[in-house]
Amino acid sequence: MRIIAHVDMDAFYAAVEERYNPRLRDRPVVVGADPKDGQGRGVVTTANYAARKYGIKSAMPITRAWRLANAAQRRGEPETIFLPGNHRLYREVSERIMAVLAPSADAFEEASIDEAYLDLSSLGSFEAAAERALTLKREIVAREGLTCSVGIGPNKLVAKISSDFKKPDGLTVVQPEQVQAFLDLLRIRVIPGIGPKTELLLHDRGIHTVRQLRDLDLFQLVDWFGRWGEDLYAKARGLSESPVSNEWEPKSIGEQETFEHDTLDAAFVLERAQELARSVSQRLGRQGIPAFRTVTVTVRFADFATFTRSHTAREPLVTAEALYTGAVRLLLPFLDHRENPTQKKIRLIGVRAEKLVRAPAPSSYPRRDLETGTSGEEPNP
Ligand code: TTP
Ligand code: MG
Repeated sequence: MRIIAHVDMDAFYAAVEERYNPRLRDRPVVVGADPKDGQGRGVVTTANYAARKYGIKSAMPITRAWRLANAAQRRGEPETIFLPGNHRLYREVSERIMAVLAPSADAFEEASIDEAYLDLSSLGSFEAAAERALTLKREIVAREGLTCSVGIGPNKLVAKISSDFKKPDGLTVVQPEQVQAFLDLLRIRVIPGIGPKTELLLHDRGIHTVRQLRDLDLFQLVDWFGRWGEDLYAKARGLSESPVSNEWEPKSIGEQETFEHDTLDAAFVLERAQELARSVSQRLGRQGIPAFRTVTVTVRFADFATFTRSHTAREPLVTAEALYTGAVRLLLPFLDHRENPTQKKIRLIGVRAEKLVRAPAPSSYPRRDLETGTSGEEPNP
């Protein structure tokens, strides 16, 4: 029996913005093109749930979102904040989330910046998988202050559809015997691959629910859609064999720590940096990653203003000491006047190793000749 979970972050870009900017808490937030007082071009990338209440959605023209936001404000609702987006930050947060999820799964597939599939079959039951999902949800809240929605089902298709069933902060478990009843009630648009065109075509033929789609015979679907008709036939039945691909590798490994009290005590901050460097270095070791070339630090001040600084070495760095030394060089300016002229206190620091250098795959080592017992060149340690 396969047990697959699909994790999808809630209003991802907007939620990250809210997390890093307390000014945005509980406000409607739209990430996307500049609205330019209603003259802007381009579209909404995403909107948080407060903005969605105004009818603002992904892919909507930004001018339309602007009008909806203004209309809401005239009704006395909170003002909407429009932001251009910070992809580097979303990428970093995404990588940290993937690194929380991946070790829990038999196989792990990063499906997009904010979603992933986990094969949890070895847990043996849907109850155990649901428990694991709750643990992971709590872990992501604790580490990143972000919520996600999780769907669990007997394959990727059902897991994906069920993660979208209850949002935000949902957990939906669909056991194999419940698949058909669960899908039948849903609208056809929930099926991955059914976009506006297929939806319209099916609506024109009176097909609105998965139940109605399932009533069509295979020949009918193939007649209308060709090969895609066969896929639809299987999808309407919740059938999907595709494996969780398991090609994910961390692109960076890092740790961060929020201090009990905001501080500017240099000795304390550097001591914590040393501890973080040690812990990152241990994780690199456990993952079999012998070296890295880039050191990145994050500094968040008491007012939540957040900065990252990186340095890339010409030669690979191998030790916790090298990571620490690199981090100190990047952190010191935030402790003195160079990067901290008003001497703000620090709330959080992070230390991260990037541009990871991996050991070559064993097959690329010179081969040892087993027959004669003579050996070629030894692989580098
Ligand atoms: P989604 O998971 O589709 O949306 P979401 O996380 O914002 O909201 P939901 O709670 O419904 O899951 O996409 C994830 C992120 O990807 C989203 O925050 C912004 C980005 N994105 C694009 O850049 N272009 C797009 O067309 C869409 C749909 C999303
Ligand atoms: Mg999402």
